[in-house]
Order: sequence, then structure tokens, then C-alpha cells
Amino acid sequence: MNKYKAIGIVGVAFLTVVLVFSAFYYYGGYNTPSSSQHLTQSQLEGLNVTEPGVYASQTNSTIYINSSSSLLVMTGPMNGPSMYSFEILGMYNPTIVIKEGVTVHFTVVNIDTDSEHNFVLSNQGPPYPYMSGMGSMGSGGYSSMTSMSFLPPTNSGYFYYYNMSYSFSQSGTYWYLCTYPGHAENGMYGRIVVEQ
Ligand SMILES: [Cu+2]
Repeated sequence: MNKYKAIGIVGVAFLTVVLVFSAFYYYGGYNTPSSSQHLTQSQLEGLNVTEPGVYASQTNSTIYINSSSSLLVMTGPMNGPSMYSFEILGMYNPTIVIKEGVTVHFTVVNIDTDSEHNFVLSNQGPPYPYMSGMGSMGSGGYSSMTSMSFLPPTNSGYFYYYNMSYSFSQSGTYWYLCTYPGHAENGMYGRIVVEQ
């Protein structure tokens, strides 16, 4: 095999590898939102349950969490009183009373068909300015305890979600809010009370 033939074979092999990787990248990167986690309708319904350590009081729109538990938070319900709502165990923007020392595992799912949302914990209460979060990470302008990128609207039966856990180790009053511009300003928030 002469030198030029060898170079030719290496060149063809290299181009083949580039083409194969490009094809993988194209289908992985553009045709499926593979980097975002999503749930189907039945998976979402499976998560919408009340755990043993949780008591939901519809009469005073309060959720009591007495031991470490999971909680499903749905953002932007289309059947809610306002698009600026969090729906938790059938209530809209409920007060959440948590026993000090309890860890809550939040699964935040966007069920809105036309807007992005997130769910951020803060020790700053309302009123909130238009730009509550200064961008997608919910930090800046006020003190946030957590951050979350915006979840895309629901699409083709898929619901985008985000998992986070928070240990409420200090008693006091906290807030959960959506930091998408204008959302917390228009009422997309609720109160968290951590009790001893
Ligand atoms: Cu929002």
C-alpha cells in the first residue's frame, strides 16, 4: 500500500465517523428534547397523591407537612382561578405549614400549555417586582434560597418537570414563587410557615 492510498483510506474513515456523529447529534439535539425530563399524563396522575406525613385542609387552603414527604407542585393550571397559580393537592397557592427539621421533596411539573414557569423558595415576601428573578435562575434583586430554570409549556402530552429537595431546618416564614417576569408580581406565590 502506498502512502497516498493509506492517507485516502484514513480520510474516508474520518469523514464517515464525522457523518455518523453528526447524524446522532442532529437527531439527539433537535428532534427530541432529550435533555429535558418529562412525564406522561398517567405518570403525572400517579404522582398526585397525598403522602402519610401530609395533611391537606381544603377549608383553610393549608397543607400541613409533619414528616419528610414528597409533594407534587403543578404550575400554571389551565382550570385554575388564574394562570399565575401553583396547584398543590387540589388547592391554588396554598399555605404550606412544615414542621421544623422536615425535608420536603418537591416534584415541580409545568401543566401550562402556553407559558414557562418555575418554583423558587425565598425568605422575601410580596409585593414582588415585575422582574422577580432577573433571568432564568431566580437569583438577583432579592434573596432566593433555591434556583430553578424555567420549565417549558406542556407539549404533545408531555409535561416537563424538575425534582428538588429542601430541608426546612430553621423555623420562620418563607415563600414560594415563580420568577418568570411578571408572574410573582401578579400573584404567583404562596406562603410557607416552618413551625417548631
Ligand atoms: Cu410562572
